[in-house]
Amino acid sequence: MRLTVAQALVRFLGRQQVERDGEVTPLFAGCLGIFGHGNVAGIGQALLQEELAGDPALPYVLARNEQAMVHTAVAYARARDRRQVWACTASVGPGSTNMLTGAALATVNRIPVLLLPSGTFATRRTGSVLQQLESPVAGDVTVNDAFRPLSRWFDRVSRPEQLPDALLQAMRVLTDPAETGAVTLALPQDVQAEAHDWPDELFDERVWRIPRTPVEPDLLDQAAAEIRSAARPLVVAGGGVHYSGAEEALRLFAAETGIPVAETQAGKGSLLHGDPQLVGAAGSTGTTAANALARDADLVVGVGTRWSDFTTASRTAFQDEGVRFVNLNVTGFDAGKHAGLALVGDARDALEGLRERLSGHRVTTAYADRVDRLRGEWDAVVTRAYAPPEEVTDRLADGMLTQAQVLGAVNELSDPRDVVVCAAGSMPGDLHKLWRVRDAHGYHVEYGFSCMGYEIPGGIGVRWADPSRDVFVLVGDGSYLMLPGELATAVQERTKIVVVIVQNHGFGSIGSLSESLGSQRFGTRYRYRDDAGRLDGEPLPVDLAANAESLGARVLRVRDAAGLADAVRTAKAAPDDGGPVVIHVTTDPLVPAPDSDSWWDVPVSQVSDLDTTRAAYDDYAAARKAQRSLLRPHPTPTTGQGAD
Ligand SMILES: Cc1ncc(C[n+]2csc(CCOP(=O)(O)OP(=O)(O)O)c2C)c(N)n1
Ligand SMILES: [Mg+2]
Repeated sequence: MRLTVAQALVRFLGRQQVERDGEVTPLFAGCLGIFGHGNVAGIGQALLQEELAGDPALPYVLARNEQAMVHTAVAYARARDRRQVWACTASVGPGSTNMLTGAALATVNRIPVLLLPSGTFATRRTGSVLQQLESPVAGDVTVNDAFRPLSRWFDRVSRPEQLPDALLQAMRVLTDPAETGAVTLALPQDVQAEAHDWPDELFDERVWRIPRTPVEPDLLDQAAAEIRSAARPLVVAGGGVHYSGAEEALRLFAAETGIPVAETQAGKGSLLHGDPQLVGAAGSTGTTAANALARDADLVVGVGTRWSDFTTASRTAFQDEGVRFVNLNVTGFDAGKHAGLALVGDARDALEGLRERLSGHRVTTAYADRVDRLRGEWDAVVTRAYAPPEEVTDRLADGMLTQAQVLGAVNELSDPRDVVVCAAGSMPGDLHKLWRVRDAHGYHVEYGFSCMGYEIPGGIGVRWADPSRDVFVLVGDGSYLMLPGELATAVQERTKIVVVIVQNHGFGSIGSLSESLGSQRFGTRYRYRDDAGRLDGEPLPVDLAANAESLGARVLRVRDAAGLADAVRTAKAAPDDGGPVVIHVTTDPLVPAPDSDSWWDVPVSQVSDLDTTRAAYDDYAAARKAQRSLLRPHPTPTTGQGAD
């Protein structure tokens, strides 16, 4: 079959299917893109041809910014539990480098996305092309080489003959839970348009199976034995619980054994609010309940977590001298962390295997009572934060709310199946602590890369993944200013997302971090430069509500708590195909969410001219003393040890 490389690529992608648990669905949802001279006549022509033929297998969506379109793709894939992905096409040079941040975000979060950066001529027949990077020391370097360290599979198709192998490898990585992340096929502009005679079978339908790799039975025996002999066990649930569909298996495991479950950002929603075993967020943005149990735990069972510093409170969360880790994970890389007993395999099946082996086992009544009490205490804290007493609200400037009030109103007035989306700033931490999740897919906070600007494009992807849910995007003013442009994409596609812009005139998060580290909120406020030459003047006359309105969004301006409730109700009632609704609310950055006495390692200058920094350094040095190495090995298993 004679087709260009781009036509062959588009045809191939449209024929890939994925299978999980017997269900077969298309692997690709579509192709997001922005055209330039690198792709307009290559991939662009191939997509046009498909669209004109009717019912394209790879529908095309025009985005506004290449970084943003990768966020949309990643959010979609995550919301679909990594079972369906997007391709993203960009032009040469800046179009492609704009996707780098999206590539890193995908790989860090272990979410599949197919990136198709365009490259300058493989033949080099024109000499240096517009937007080409020229290296004085290497003839074959292009900006696309920057994708290599960010991709789980990278290839450059410099000859048509290379395409089939590159495609098979790309599909393998996209559908492998242990390997997945950004997959990059760099496509030089001339090669995209070049015709070639392809073998017909390249375009046969292919079904890629997402495996459920079994954990070795002996290792499950050993893990069960360690859990039985633990006095104070704790489960930490990560994103892998969702990707494996292990929520029900985890719920039963925890209910039967009485073991409490704490959650990472990606793992939040593994158990639902009200579950008697759920003790909430783990780590630096954790609950008092989860952190108290972590401090004393003698055995920590990590399920689908990669143990980031936020989860371990920079290795201060676990203080028991003898604490050991059992890590259930699809990747050996994560399973081996903290010298854990590495259970490499699928979370759902392994949890069921552990449950069987632990039949009849329960934590002590004293431990169960402690879990129950701690859980209740934190729940009361959340209730108070959602509805702050007058002594707090009276202190706020006119028209301002506390951030926790905003989260509370959205939580209580949204439907249980609606999804909250967030990524950077002070809200992810507050959401982690305070958001009451009522549906396993109801919480979508990107905190692997915590990338400002993910929120709006991410919200669009979440909505497309399941249009039966309303999507509430919570975005700070700083993050909003990074990538507001996809609101126009949402208008174009009539995508209903509800964007709550939380205006606090700068970086509330980094501002308070700065203050706590002795750096006096330096450079974190959006202010005029004052007479002393510092950014401490009056707030800027920036009107983000008007900005959103100018992009075509419907905007609701909130002035008080009652107005916020009205706005959320109005947004809920807005038509499903009416495009984005923006709620603009002003909050006081100086009212923090309730504390849980946890810590995060951010190094403070060891020497300084500033009293504030010297004082912060003393605190820092003292806090570091709580860091633990978490290297304790496991006893060597004896074979045939059995469940006891
Ligand atoms: C792309 C990117 N740049 C920088 C940062 C570091 N950073 C984390 S939070 C933050 C400020 C966010 O401001 P805003 O969205 O207004 O939220 P707030 O802190 O006020 O809640 C910054 C600069 C980041 N996470 N992502
Ligand atoms: Mg802000």
